[in-house]
Amino acid sequence: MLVNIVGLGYIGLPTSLMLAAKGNDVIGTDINEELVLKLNSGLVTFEENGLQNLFKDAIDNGITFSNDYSVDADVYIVTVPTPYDIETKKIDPTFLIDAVKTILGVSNKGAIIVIESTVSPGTINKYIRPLLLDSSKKFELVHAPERILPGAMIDELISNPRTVGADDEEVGNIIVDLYKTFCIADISLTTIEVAEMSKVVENTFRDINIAFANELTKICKKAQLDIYEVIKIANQHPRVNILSPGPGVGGHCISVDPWFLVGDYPEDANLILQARIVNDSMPAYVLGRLREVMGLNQVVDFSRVGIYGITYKENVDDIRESPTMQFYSILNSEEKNMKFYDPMLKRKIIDNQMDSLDLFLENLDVLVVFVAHDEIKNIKFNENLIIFDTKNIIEDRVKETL
Ligand code: SAJ
Repeated sequence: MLVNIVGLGYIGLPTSLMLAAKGNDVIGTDINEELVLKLNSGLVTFEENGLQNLFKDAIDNGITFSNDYSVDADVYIVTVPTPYDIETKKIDPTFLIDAVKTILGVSNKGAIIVIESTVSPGTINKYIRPLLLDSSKKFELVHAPERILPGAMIDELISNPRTVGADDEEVGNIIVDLYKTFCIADISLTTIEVAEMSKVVENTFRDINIAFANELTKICKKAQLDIYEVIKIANQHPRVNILSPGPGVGGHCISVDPWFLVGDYPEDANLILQARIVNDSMPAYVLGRLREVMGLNQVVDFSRVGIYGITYKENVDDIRESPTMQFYSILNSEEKNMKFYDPMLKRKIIDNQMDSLDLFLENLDVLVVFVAHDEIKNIKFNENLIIFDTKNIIEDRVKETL
């Protein structure tokens, strides 16, 4: 069975490599010529544990990469971006519609089209199903959203339970069997509509729970209580699992998917909206706390303040919706004199970004930890350095927290 993965980004690339490494016949397609060139020259396009080895196995098993779609694939797996419109908070299905239209145009025999991209509930019926009506060839639709966690993608591709939403059980089982070539966990077969809603609900659940931790941190600061001690004790209850407060919620998923529900169900998604507001308030809260810390220690020169971490979370190189970028967007010109550094970024993203840790740490009075990259656990900081640790990752020293 020939599989054509359309969209070789953070989800499409690992998925295509895993399918090929497990013996499937795979073509990886992306419109980005530079990206396809890089893959064909043997280079992976982003940092992820185990990706390089998986890439080698996939190449050994004959995966090919192209800017063109396959004309005779039996299964197309679509993993293109599905952003939301900032104004309306509704999904922008443009990339998805273009990909499916191209498949309908090039496929010479009909196929199963699996949409892995996360979509707002109802998107497939509203935008995709009508496209198939005009086709003379037999196409089947499946929605199979992924759950892999950036930073642990390869392991989770294998070990996470999956969802396959299909109209027809026989078609659904073909796709279940395809995923079973690498997934060892349960694969639930359901309808397309349930698969759409459950995926968005999973990420919304996490966003609300992170917001609860963030709101608690503001309350405990006013109550002069250690939020981490409060969470540790509360989580000893067998049915309580409070997540960790942080400088904000980033990434292309948790900070995006809840907006689909707010945009489509504005009268009902009240708790969901408030959670988004709380999480999006954290970068400004951090700036306020930073000014407090500087005031307490008579630090006035922002050029002697360093922000560690620009990516949206630890051990990834993805900056999409990152809390640091949200923080950077609200700084005034004086505050922009702060230094920034991220060990995972090989490219310059913001003006005052240092390209070495030593240069970053030089002449610092205050260090603000925004991202808990593994690297930071092994850094020996100058004992006079004031540390404001928004991720509570630095141990065994006096420090400021959220
Ligand atoms: N964060 C906190 N506190 C926490 C946990 C996370 O502040 O206790 C922050 C992180 O620092 C980051 C953001 O939230 O800025 C999101 O990080 P994450 O690790 O919670 O989630 P993602 O976006 O990397 O991956 C999520 C996962 N979904 C769930 O955990 C329900 C992953 O399984 C999904 O596949 C992915 O979204 C996706 O692609 O939808």
